[in-house]
Amino acid sequence: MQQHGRFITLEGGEGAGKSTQAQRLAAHLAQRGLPVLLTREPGGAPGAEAMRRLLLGGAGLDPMAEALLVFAARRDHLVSTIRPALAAGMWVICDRFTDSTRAYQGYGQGVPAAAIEALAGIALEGQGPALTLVLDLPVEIGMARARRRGVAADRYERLDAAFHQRIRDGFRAIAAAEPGRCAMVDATPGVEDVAARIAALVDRRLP
Ligand code: T5A
Repeated sequence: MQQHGRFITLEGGEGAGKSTQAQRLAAHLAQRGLPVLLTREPGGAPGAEAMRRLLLGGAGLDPMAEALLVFAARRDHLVSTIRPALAAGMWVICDRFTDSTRAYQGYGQGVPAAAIEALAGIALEGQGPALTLVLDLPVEIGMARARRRGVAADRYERLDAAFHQRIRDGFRAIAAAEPGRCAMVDATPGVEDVAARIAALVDRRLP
């Protein structure tokens, strides 16, 4: 598949600072003179945003149904938004992607890894991020930050600390298994510090 741009994803648990850092990274890359598209999951395209409302709206889907729906949304996002942007030479920064399914539906809710990888194969046809930044911080700090953000908790944020610890452990395992694609970022320092570390890391890995 022809691809001229670069695809970067940010991952991590609730309140890790992904949205904040995705915006900071977009600004940094724009300063480098690069064309940037900032997007998010679930969502990032009209159909996928409709599926996001179903996913986060507490419809009470079972974990496998959730995984199927998240990949339907991801497929729409890929085809409608990500691929065209990459083909046009843009640097795509995406707030969450397939690693969130591995962590939340897989490590968090017990969907078998083989099923998730099979769905990823069908939906993505081998396309994925060149670089994934995994923002890591203790669960209690992330949850406190998410609460301070001041919007109503979504259904995942309402789940207990043990669930969120499985998510954190899951992201760490994913990053350890794919060091060529993933980079762990300590998300406990302040916004400026984390942004500077991410900018340096991206400049080094994707000059
Ligand atoms: N999901 C998603 C799945 O289950 N499977 C999937 O495949 C996918 C793609 C998405 C939910 O969907 C689930 C996972 C999620 O539960 P969402 O509304 O998009 O939900 O929420 P999150 O992605 O979880 O986003 P959050 O807002 O919770 O976290 P962020 O984006 O990591 O954090 P951010 O940047 O919004 O910051 C949170 C607060 O902390 C402050 C910010 O100002 C903000 O108030 N903050 C900091 N404070 C101190 N120091 C720092 N370094 C800070 N960085 C940010």
